[in-house]
Amino acid sequence: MTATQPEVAGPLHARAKQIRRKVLAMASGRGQGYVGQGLAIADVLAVLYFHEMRLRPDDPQWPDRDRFVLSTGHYSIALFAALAEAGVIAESELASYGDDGSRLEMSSMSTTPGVEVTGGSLGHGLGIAAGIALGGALSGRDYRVFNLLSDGELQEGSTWEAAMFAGDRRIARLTALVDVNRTQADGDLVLEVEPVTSKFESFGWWATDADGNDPDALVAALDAARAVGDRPTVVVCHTRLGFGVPLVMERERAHFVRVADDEWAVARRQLEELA
Ligand SMILES: Cc1ncc(C[n+]2csc(CCOP(=O)(O)OP(=O)(O)O)c2C)c(N)n1
Ligand SMILES: [Mg+2]
Repeated sequence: MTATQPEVAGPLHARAKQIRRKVLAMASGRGQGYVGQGLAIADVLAVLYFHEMRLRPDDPQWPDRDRFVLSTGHYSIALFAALAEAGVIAESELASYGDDGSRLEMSSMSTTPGVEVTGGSLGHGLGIAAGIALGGALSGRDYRVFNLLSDGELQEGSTWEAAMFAGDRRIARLTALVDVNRTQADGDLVLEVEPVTSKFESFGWWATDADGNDPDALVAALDAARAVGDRPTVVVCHTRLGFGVPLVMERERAHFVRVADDEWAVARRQLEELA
């Protein structure tokens, strides 16, 4: 924890639950959304925003802030929830998620405070993040760059071009978090991606696996990554779509979830029962 992090920081499990509450509230307002991803990635975002990254919530463009690059634009529901939880955007704005003219589009835009890149076209985030990290090093700034990408994006050639580049240039300020949920749109992975860690290691990265729905495991993994110092690092986060809400977890097709009006109350109750 550094002085520049939000004073409101508290136990990470509680932060993750708050992010999940916001995700359900945002999606229930529309009746649908990327609820499964939002619930699944809440622990990763809680650990990033309330343990790992240096931020000034009241100054989102602070030049020395750590950068969070969201490759998977469709996960932006969770990013907005985390930004509201961190105090970067107002909680009241969350209700506009997905509306015409809203700053909170279903796929995030870099014009929104706290959002570094425009997402949606998969496979670009790692390359952009590597460039931002190299740029920081060349300009003498000491910020770090965190890129969240998906197992679907591991099937894009551009991801591996970026991995090769970052490994070759030993871009130590870059940390990737790969969400391996073993889902790719409405089905299983088309191509097997494992073993992910040894693939990155062969490109010159430090790599580890972690339970992406266990904040303590994620803290341990990111603490270890921070100590590496001489090459890019990757934490392979194994998550479950809809984590915390069985009604969503049990859906056979949970990539884009439509929930009936009367089911939202069930979802909210199930989340409150989560330890
Ligand atoms: C370049 C590109 N191709 C296709 C799509 C359409 N698309 C949106 S989400 C998605 C699924 C990709 O898998 P993953 O990122 O693992 O998402 P998950 O199903 O786990 O949420 C696809 C193919 C896209 N957004 N960008
Ligand atoms: Mg996936």
